[in-house]
Formats: sequence, C-alpha cells, structure tokens
Amino acid sequence: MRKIFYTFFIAFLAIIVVLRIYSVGHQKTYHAALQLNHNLLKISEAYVRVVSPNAKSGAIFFTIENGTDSEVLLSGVKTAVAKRAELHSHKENKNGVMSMMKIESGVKIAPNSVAVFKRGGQHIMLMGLNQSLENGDIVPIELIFQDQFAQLNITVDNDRLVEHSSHWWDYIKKIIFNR
Ligand SMILES: [Cu+2]
Repeated sequence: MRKIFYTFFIAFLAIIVVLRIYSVGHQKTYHAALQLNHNLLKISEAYVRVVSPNAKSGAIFFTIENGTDSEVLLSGVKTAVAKRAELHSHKENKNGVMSMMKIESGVKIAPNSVAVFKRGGQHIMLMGLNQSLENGDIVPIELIFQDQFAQLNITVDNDRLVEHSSHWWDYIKKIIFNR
C-alpha cells in the first residue's frame, strides 16, 4: 500500500516538473486586452500564416480569453492588408473533405471561457491581400466586439507548428500555474 502511494507521489512530482519545464519554454504572448465591465478580454498566441509570399490569401489564428461575466460576440475584423477579412469555420462533409465557410453571425464566447481559433478550426481569413507577406512581417488588425475594438499587431509566422494542447493539459496547467 505504501509503495503504491510513493509511486503515485513520485509520478505526480515528475508531472509537475515536466509541466514547469514546458511552461518556461511556452510563455504566453498577449497581444491585446479589452476592459469590459471591470474584467478583461485577452487575446494571445496570435499569428498570421500565408502559403507563400505572393499568396492572395492568408489566415489568422489566436486565442481569446473571456474573463468577463457576460457573453461576448466577436462580430468581425478589419485590416488594411486585405480587401476582405472574414470569420471562417472549417467543416468536414460526409466524404471527409474539409471546406471553409464564412461565419455570418459572428462567434459567441461564453463568460469565463476560452475560444481557440486554430488550424483546421475557426480562423480569420484574409482574402485579396494588398501586399506580399513574408515571415516576420507585422499585420495590424482590429477585432470587433460589439461596440468595441481590439487593435492587434500580429506577426507572420509560417513556421508555427499546429497547436497540440488538449483540454486536460490546459486544465492541469491552470491548476498548477494559474495560467
Ligand atoms: Cu478560411
């Protein structure tokens, strides 16, 4: 019985050490914060991706933490770098083919929740780019939340790996590091 307890204890310590190392290498980058009813709406982990420097379209990915007590609606996006910027979702049809569609009604983010805009999921689509975008270039955008705007300067990062954090992982990180 004692042996089992010690084994679990050592395993738990090992998990904390691994998470600590992981978190040091993955400091969150915050891009913008909006004050809404005394609490914050925070945008982090934002990056722009284009297939090639002369591509006519690109996509933006990011995380929104709604730390407020009310539902927030991300209704649209503005940018000077593209003729159109739309909220998109990815849908898989019955033949397993992925396609993108515009989210007309905007994206609702529940109170005290996190919305992740990621590859293969929701994203912002830039269509008809007015300029070539290369790795490291800065793209200014404005996210529209009801009557407020969040201004962000987002870096083009074509080398970014696909997000691989899962829910339980984030949950444990939250418990141990409160972030
Ligand atoms: Cu798209």
